[in-house]
Amino acid sequence: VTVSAARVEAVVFDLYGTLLDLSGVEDAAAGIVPDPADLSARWRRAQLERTWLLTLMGGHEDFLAVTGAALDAVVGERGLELPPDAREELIAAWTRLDAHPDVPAALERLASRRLAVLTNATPAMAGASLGHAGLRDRVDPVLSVEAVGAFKPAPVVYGHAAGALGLPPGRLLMVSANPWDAAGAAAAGMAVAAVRRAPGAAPGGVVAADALLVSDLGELADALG
Ligand code: LAC
Repeated sequence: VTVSAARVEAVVFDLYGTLLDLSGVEDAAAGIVPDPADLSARWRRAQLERTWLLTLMGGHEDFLAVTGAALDAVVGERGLELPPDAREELIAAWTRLDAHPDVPAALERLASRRLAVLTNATPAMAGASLGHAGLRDRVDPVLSVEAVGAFKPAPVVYGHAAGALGLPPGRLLMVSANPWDAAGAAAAGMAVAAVRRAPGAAPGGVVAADALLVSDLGELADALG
C-alpha cells in the first residue's frame, strides 16, 4: 500500500525500538555483566526468536515471560552467573526506557490524527513503559498482541489493530523501526513507515517496496504534513 498522507486516518506505532530507546537495556546491563553490548544484542535477538517460534508453533507466553526466558537462555549460553536481583533489574529495564529524543515533539505534531500503539508487550508492560517514558497520554489506544495470543508479524496481530480502530488496514500507517514488523504490517495491507534508527538496523530487505523510509519521527511528521 503506497503511503498517501490523505489516506492515513490513524498512525500505529511499534513500541520497543521505535518510540522507546532500547539502549537503556544495555545501560542497565553495564554494571552487571562484562560485555553489556553483547548481552543486550543477544537478549533482544533471543527474545524475538522466541516470539516467532512460539507463534509458528501455535503456542503463546506473554512478552514479559518471553523476555525473562530469553535472558536466562543467553546468560546460560554465555556462561554468566546472574544473581536473582540482577535478573530482576535487567528485566525491569524494559519498563524504564527513555523515549527516543524526537518522539515527544513528533507525537505533538501528529496529534490531529489518531495515534495508537501496537506492541508485543502485555497491556501492563506497555503501560508501564509508556508511563515511564512520559508518553502514556500521547497515544490511545495501546493495543497488545495479548488480545489475539500471537506475536508480530502474524497477520492476526495487524488485523486486530484494524478491528480495534474500526478502520480498513489500508487507512492505518504502521510505524516501526523493526523491519520484520514493518514487513508484517505491509503484508497485512497496512501502509508502512520504516524508521531507520541506526545504520544497518532497518530497513531490512523484507520491508515493502512502497514503504515510506524515515530516519526519525520528525521526518514522519514532515511527510504526513
Ligand atoms: C514491540 C516489539 C516488536 O514493541 O518491539 O512490539
